[in-house]
Amino acid sequence: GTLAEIPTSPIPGMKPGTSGLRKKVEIWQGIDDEIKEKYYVENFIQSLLDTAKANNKGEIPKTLIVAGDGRYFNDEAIQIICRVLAGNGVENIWVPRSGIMSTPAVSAAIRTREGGSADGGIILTASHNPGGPGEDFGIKYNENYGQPAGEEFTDALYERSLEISSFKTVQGSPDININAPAGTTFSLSPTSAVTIIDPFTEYVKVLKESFNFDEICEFAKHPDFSILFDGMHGAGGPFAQRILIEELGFPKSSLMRCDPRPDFGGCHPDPNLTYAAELVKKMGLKSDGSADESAASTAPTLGASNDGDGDRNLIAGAGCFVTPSDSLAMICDNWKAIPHFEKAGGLKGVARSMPSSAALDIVAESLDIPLFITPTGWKFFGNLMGSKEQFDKRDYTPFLCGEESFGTGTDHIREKDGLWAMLAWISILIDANKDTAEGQPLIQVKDVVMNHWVKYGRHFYCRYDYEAVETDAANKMVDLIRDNYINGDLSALNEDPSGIKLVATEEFAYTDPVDGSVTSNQGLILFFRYANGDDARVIFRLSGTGSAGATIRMYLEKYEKEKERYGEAAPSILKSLADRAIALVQLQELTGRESPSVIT
Ligand code: VG1
Ligand code: CO
Repeated sequence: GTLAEIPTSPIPGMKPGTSGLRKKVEIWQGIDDEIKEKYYVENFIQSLLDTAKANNKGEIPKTLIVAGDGRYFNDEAIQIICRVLAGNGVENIWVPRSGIMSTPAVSAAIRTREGGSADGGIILTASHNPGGPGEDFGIKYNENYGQPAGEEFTDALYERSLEISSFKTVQGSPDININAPAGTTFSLSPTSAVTIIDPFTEYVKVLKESFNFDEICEFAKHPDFSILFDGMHGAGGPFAQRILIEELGFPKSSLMRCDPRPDFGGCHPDPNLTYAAELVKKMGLKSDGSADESAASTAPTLGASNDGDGDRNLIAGAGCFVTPSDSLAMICDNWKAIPHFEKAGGLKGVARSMPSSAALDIVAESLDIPLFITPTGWKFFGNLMGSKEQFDKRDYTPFLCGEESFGTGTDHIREKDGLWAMLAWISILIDANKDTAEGQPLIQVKDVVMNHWVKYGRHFYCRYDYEAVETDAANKMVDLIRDNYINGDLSALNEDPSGIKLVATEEFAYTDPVDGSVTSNQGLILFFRYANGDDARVIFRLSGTGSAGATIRMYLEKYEKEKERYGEAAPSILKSLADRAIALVQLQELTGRESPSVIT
């Protein structure tokens, strides 16, 4: 093809949120009425490249990966992006065969691909948001250690997008064949070529280094042990096929919905109790996470589900839903079961996002491991994991981190990793059963969970999501919380018949211990005390991953030390706390919403 520079004009609203830029696919396609602008993808990618170049002493990145989660518009976007990269002189462009790669696999490939690592990766995903016409598409950028670009980068990208006047591309070159065998090269210009790569190689390699595949292969043969993995028709499916079936020898019946589809089969690819309903049922669970005893007796030993781009995980045992915050704490407590941690003699750092429960904190304290509490989003963990290699500071690896939103990960890559979490739980079960005699019943997920609560207490936890709330109404509610409670006088509050008293508040801000950057307005925290002296916490936050309107998230948490109550369902334990908080912030009056869209 020939190099070309095409005039364009800035398009407002290209500000990436918690994880990349997400918009309705029609906007990316340039066919949305309001946009009436043909170059949405081109503008965004040119702004991204200009930012990367400015960060790299004026040099354009030499090698970039372009891959997506397979959602509607994936393949067209890959073609457009490859041309813009070539137009800008990116020498090597790596595209996975089929165009599909999970987010953790991209992170692994950026870091360690044979023949040299990449300078970054452009990932085409709106993660857990639905795909297809009328639904979402998104793009995010990961930098040279495989970590999501930080806020400084995304802010600069946004500024650039408001000034852009032209983009570079190549014209007259035929589309690349993304289904060509790995190793095939397409020349787009005299200085740029696309190479088709195998999507699995590096990811399989890092997982093999993290876990004991031989041991898992053996355990997979145990007659009483079975797994079920729900790929939700996202990018994780082919990776589950490769790792669980081909590498580890589990039977094919261990997979469901593992063929990627552009519309995720019409489902909402978010692995939680609501959207992973089929898996939840097969695991012997009701939609509130409590056990359905009759179904639980025939359920698989371990179940897991991914989101659209394969970085989230839902973990369940037969009749036992493990909340993501609990899962994180339990993996931490069982670090010896995971070779990646064991080989290094233990964890050197752990972290959770602020709205995640404090279950991890108690374990970290008892194991004497440094704990970090970060704002929502994986980019903040990236700095902590990379502190030694990137910033010449203290090394916190091996590192374990996670979020209440079904994200768990370590420093084997720089993203959360759905399959990693499943292999971690398989490893925990293997370890828990190392002394189980042949013919004896296996120790189950629910036993591991109960033992943990008995040891540390239980953090009852729930999240209410109010989706598609009118933006003005959501902002009014946030203002009210700030005015009345964060800055207001709590002693003036009326007594409430519930006896649940608001005793303190805080608006969360974070100073990054590695680079010193400050991130403010990361969640409104309300601390409560019950009449019996029990403490609880409710947090309000607006989502940064939606594509229209606002999503209000309300995070509820209550610590319980009474063993008799450990078996109860979280939503019912937390109901009165939720009601109290909803009334205080006038959620119903301001948004008109009587109930949340989803409770997880
Ligand atoms: C949500 C989650 C957050 C997660 C982010 C990206 O963000 O709450 O914990 O890191 O999604 O995950 P928000 O701003 O909507 O609350 V993914 O798997 O969607 O890239
Ligand atoms: Co995701």
